[in-house]
Amino acid sequence: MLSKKIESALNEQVALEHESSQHYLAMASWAAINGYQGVSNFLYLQSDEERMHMLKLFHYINDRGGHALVPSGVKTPTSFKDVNQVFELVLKHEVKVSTSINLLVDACLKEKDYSTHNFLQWYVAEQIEEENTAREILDKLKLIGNDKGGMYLFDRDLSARQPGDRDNKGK
Ligand code: OFO
Repeated sequence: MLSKKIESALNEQVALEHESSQHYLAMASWAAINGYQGVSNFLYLQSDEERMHMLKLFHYINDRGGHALVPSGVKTPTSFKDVNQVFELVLKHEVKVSTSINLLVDACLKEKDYSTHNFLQWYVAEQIEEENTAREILDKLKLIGNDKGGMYLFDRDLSARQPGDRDNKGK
């Protein structure tokens, strides 16, 4: 049985994963209408993944006797300066999510909720990967600079990502 404190912290994390999903959906849409089909593909899939992260928490809360709450609407930006800005925002957001997961893990230890602590280890590992992916993409964009050919290849690489594909993130 979840304590009220952990239940509400998990519901806050549900809302944050939902926010991630909606933000990446907005970015995917912007990329699609600006000719970056690969970036768009990557972000649509990332948005789906975030929804999966949200649902995993959602089911856990209910399975442990809590009440998972549907997050309310998220206000998302509709336009971005360029692809660089998109991925800078992705990294910033992932760092925020990692901080939130770490605080949640800490709260579980204080509450002696070792089951939730164990459940959250998947998210701890996931956040390392998500931050790393965003940093690698930003490094590539730095190398590409204003080279249009490089940007074309970069976009083409990101179009290779498939649903559930954990190893193909434009590497
Ligand atoms: Fe859910 O990993 Fe990103 O936010």
